Amino acid sequence: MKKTKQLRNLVNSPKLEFIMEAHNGLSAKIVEEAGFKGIWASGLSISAAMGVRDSNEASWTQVLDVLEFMSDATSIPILLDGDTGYGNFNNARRLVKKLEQHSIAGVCIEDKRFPKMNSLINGQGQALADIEEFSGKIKAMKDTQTDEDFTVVARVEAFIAGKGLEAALQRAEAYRKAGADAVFIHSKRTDAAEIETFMKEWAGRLPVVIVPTKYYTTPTARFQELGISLVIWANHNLRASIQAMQHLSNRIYRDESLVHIEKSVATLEEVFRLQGVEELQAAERQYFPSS
Ligand code: SPV
Ligand code: MG
Repeated sequence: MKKTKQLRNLVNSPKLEFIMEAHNGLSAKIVEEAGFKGIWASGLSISAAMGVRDSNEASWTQVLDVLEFMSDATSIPILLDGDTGYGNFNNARRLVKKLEQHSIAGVCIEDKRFPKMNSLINGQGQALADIEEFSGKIKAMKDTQTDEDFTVVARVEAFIAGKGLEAALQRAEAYRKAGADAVFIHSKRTDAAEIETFMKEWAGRLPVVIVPTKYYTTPTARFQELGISLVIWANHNLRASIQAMQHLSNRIYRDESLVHIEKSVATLEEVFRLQGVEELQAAERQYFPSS
C-alpha cells in the first residue's frame, strides 16, 4: 500500500494508533523494526541531532535531505513535523511538492510564526500566527498535493501560548474549514486537562493527534476513551541516544579502554545488519566479477 494511504488509514482509524519519533535513517529503521506503523520526523530531534536549536536554524532543504534517508530506509509512512511550513503559504506549498517527490506521507504545520521555537521550552511567550493567514496556508497546501491521500495535519498551539479553550476551538475549527485532514492539539501541562476539555467540545469533527511528552503519566487507555486518533511518542529515541552516548563517551574517556563497554553496545554485526550489508554482498555475487 502507498505510504500516503498507510498514513491516512492510521489517522482515520477508529482505534487509537501510535507513531514514533526518528531523526535519521538509522533511527527510522529501528522504529519500523519495533513494529510501529508510522514515523514522526520530529523537528526537535532532527535539529538536536544536527547540533542546532529547534528554531529553524537548519534550513528546510537540510531537513529534506535527512527525510530522504529516512524514507529510503523504511517502508512505513513518515509524518514530517513541518514547523510553521518554513515561511508563508508559498513556502508551504513548495514544501508539499518536495515532500511528495520524496515519498513523505504527510506533514504537520503549527500555527506559530517563523522562526518557531520549541513548544516545551519554558519562559518565553509563543507568538501565534494570524488565523486567516494560517488557514490560507493549509488551503494552499491541500490545493498543491497531487496524491489525494497526502495528509496535512494542522497543529493548534493556543494552549501552548497560554490561551484558553475558546481560542483553541476557534483555531481548530478554522483549520478544519480550510481543509486540514486532522488537528494536533498540543499542551505542555503535566496533566491532560486541556486535552480533555478540548476533546469534549471538539466532538469528533476531525481526527485528533496528540504528543503527550509532558502529560506522559496519563494512562494510554484514557486517550482512547477521549476519542483521540493518533499518539506521537515525539522525542524518545533522541533522548535515549543522548543518554547512552553521554554515558559511553564518559566511560571510555575515563577508562582509556574499551574493555568495560564492549558488552553494553550493539555489536558490529548488528550495525552491518541494520545497514543491509547482506543485500550488497548478494548483489556483488550477482553483478560483480570475483577476482
Ligand atoms: C517535535 O517533536 O519537534 C514537536 C513536538 O514539535 S514538541 O517538541 O512537543 O513541540
Ligand atoms: Mg517540532
